[in-house]
Amino acid sequence: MRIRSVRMYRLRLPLVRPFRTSFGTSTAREALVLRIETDDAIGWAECAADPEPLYSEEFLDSASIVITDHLLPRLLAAGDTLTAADVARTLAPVSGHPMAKHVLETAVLDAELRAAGVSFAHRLGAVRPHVRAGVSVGIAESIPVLLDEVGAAVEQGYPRIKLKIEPGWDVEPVRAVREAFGDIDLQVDANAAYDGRDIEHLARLDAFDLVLIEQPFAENDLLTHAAATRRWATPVCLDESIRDVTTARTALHLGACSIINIKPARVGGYLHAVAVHDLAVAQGVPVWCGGMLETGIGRAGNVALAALAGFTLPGDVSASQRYYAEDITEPFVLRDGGLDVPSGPGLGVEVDPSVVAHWSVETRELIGSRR
Ligand code: SMG
Ligand code: MG
Repeated sequence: MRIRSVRMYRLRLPLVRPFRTSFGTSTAREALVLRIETDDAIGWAECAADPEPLYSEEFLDSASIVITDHLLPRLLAAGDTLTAADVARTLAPVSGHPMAKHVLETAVLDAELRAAGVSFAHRLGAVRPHVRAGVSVGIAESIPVLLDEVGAAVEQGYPRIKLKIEPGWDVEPVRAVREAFGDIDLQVDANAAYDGRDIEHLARLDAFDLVLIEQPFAENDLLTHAAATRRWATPVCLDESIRDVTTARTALHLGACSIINIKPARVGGYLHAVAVHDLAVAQGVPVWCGGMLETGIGRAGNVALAALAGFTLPGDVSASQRYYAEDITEPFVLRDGGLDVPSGPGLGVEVDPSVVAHWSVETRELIGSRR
């Protein structure tokens, strides 16, 4: 395909409620959104990186530089025969930066699929039209506030609740939620806030019959995860540690996890995400789709991915109104404890240019001219 223009927006979208994790509190989501125009269609994608390198080493400004100076020139040099399936190989000489690579591959894939009239779900291999949705509940200022938030999500019909934990906010909030809400599907995510000295302390979570504990230790500390997997009854799930098929294979080989959270952005794009899914399915390992508080653009792709056969656990794919009063696409709405998988061409959602313009703090033409 011939890329005619590439425009990058930096958005600042207020969140409906602050989201606190072990590495900080967000009151707004800042995101890069890419719009590429080819001869045949327009493709959209968003970058999952945050303003600061806290979840991983990538951040908005690093992604912006890498896309502009290192990735886009390689895509353009590949010429007009480039397809989405070629993007990863074309960008492979650039080391790392999966979130920056993800945004380019997704925009190319969206344009290609819109031009061909094929949905993301169909292209990725989805097997269901509806996916179960979970919520991720941030660290609260008190247990009563936490119980209110969890209660509201349960009331809305979410079939699974994930609680963020950190040292000092783990066993007691989990106990309180379990006692208040009984037999709900409950899991926790530590975003790497613990280390090997905490294995015995976190073994206390075994009393609460959790679905899983997500990323208790540092991203590169697979051996401590493996030790915890042997010690705990609660299954260990990896998020930050799984960068690609190779790290997934290594983690499974070492027994560092028994469940994988797949985030397309973290593994460098949807096509890599499918490859991690396929590896997990081949080894009988359950997977679920993670979230990075995406707008409707990223959410559409994530919901399509979550519809693949191996995604047997509900993902962090909540309804749009949990994050945004006004999204940049039509909102995803909770129905029967889940979300409908878009079936239209490409991502299957329409971006509203006036909403994008409203929340943009910067717009740059990377190639081509404003049309
Ligand atoms: O999109 O619902 C969502 C957020 C899910 O908790 C979530 N994501 O580690 O899994 C995770 C976090 C990363 C984002 S924190 C800024
Ligand atoms: Mg996580």
